[in-house]
Amino acid sequence: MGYTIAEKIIKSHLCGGSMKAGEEIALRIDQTLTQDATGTMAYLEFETMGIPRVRTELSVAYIDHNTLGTGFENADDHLYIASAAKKFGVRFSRPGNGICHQVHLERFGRPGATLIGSDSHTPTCGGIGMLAFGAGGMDVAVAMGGGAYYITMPKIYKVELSGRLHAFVTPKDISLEILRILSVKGGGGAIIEWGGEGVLSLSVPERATITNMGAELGATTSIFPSDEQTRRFLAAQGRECDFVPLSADPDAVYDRVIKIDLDALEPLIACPHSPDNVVAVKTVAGKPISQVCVGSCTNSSLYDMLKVSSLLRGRVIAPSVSMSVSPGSRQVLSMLADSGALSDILASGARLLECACGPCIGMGFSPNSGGVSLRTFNRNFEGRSGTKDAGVYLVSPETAVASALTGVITDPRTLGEMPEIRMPESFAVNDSAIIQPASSEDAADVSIVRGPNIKPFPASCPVTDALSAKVSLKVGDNITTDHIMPAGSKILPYRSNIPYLSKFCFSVCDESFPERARALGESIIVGGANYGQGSSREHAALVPLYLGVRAVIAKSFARIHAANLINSGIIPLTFADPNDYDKISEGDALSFEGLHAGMERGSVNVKNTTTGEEYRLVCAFTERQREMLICGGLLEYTKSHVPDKKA
Ligand code: MIC
Ligand code: SF4
Repeated sequence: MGYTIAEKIIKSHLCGGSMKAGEEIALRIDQTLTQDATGTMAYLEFETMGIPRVRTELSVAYIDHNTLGTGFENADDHLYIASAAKKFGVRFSRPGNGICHQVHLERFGRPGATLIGSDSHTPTCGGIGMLAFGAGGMDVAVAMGGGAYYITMPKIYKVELSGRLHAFVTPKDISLEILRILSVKGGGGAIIEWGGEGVLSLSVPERATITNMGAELGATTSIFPSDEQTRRFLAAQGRECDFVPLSADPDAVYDRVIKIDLDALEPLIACPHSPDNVVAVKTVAGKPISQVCVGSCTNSSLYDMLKVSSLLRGRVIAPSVSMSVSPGSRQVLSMLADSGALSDILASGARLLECACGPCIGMGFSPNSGGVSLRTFNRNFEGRSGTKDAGVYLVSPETAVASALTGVITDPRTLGEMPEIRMPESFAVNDSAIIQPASSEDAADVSIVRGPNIKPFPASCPVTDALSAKVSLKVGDNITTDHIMPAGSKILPYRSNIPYLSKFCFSVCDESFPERARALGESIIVGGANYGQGSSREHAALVPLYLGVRAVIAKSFARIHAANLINSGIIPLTFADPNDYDKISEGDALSFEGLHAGMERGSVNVKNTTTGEEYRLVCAFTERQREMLICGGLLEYTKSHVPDKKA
């Protein structure tokens, strides 16, 4: 039996476990990336491990999320990360150099290699044939130290593309179509492998739009073959030497095959407040809009930007619309400027923003109250834009421009002919904004700069054998990490200050939660299905930990968040019978006994001492996870397992 692409990379990086779906496997990690909103924690954690230098082939620290600098906090974080990077052997991508995923794709990603990043959209590099995972900062810290990355061996789904996209129908519409088919839960426990003759016509940045939004499916990761398109992209980046071909064996076996006919696809749009709330653009056409944002790690490549500029050329956006354009990288921006395409964007009335995440994570450009914002981004969760009652829609760059011009949601096919986009033979390579680390000889002389915003992370709390605590919060299905620990311009600068962040925990759902949790001392959260979907931010575990949350009981968990809970020493438990969810209310007192033995058995009973009922909960952890929970999380566990701390 042959291998799929993902299986081939897993096989060549396997350092523990066997490749049977559902079993825990350990992978050797070639590259890591961090961004600044999660990076401070990751380097604090790396420091705690006491390893002097990273042991990966390549590690890069990007600054792209917190670039507003409204106070000293961002600047302090940047200095901390820059100094830690210099000391520990990590390359430092300066603010303004671009969004981590776009820059990593351009400059570092290579087919056949493994990458983990402290950002859920790290699978973007699957577009270049890399096996790339989003992970919590602690997992990234461990990988930087040479430790393995543990995942459950996923099922492998194949999405087979046939035909060719029509003008004004784009890879973003392919992403929205697969979200329509599978939903935000549908990729859970699976790697999505893209194949079929339809992939041949997609360039690497177009493929990266699709692997990027695999995160919204809850997939472990997504990957494309490495072929002529990959070779061409790498050659244009001056990196043809990184090319290796990669394809699935003809007799590879997939757990599920989904077919999409590109010829039949039309422009799609995800309506508020979920990326899988997808309909055809034409069905909501005519709805007035107030804002359009183009950019984010999903749609900010040179090709996307050239399409936007050529559609805007000679036209002016509607007076009722405020439009922003954020190129994904300095390379993209400088090529737009040199080619004159930037002038067409500016002449249309659009505003140019920095090469950074910006509005995608609510760092500026929040919509007006009750406003309608069309974004080429990947997430439209409630409140994420910074305006709680705004309606955010996710669209392709083409639909974004068509709507910006008319002031109402518009099917881009009404724009007439799609102008021909000529991509240059080679990209303008200039890595001067990527600072090299100190040599290992000089590293000892580098001091780490620690400003007052950088607070220690919360003390770990081992899972005890008996636990009695009240339910401090009960929430529904698909709770996102943006609900648990919101971001945005007012909060994001405090990512290295857990006590301050704790004031905003769950503020989107229930502003009284932090006070209630604190008053209870220890407590338990009850959630629905797909609890913790979205971001990789470990703050969504560390902040509840700080507020005394000791367990989360849910119908199911999103992969990265479940790992972050375990890494932080909070026990994630799943209802054996999902109907029991309805029987627990906020304020109920729950009592566990024999948790340790239950964790070995794989299930434990919890008594609801308020109602007198008892429910069975699943806690099917591996031995490693059990040990981690019992010693209070990954850092404590790693400290006791790293044999050699010398570089
Ligand atoms: C996001 O898109 O939600 C973020 C902000 O990039 C997060 C990381 C974070 O919260 O810092 C992610 O996707 O992991
Ligand atoms: Fe940045 Fe948005 Fe991409 Fe997250 S999804 S990395 S906030 S651009």
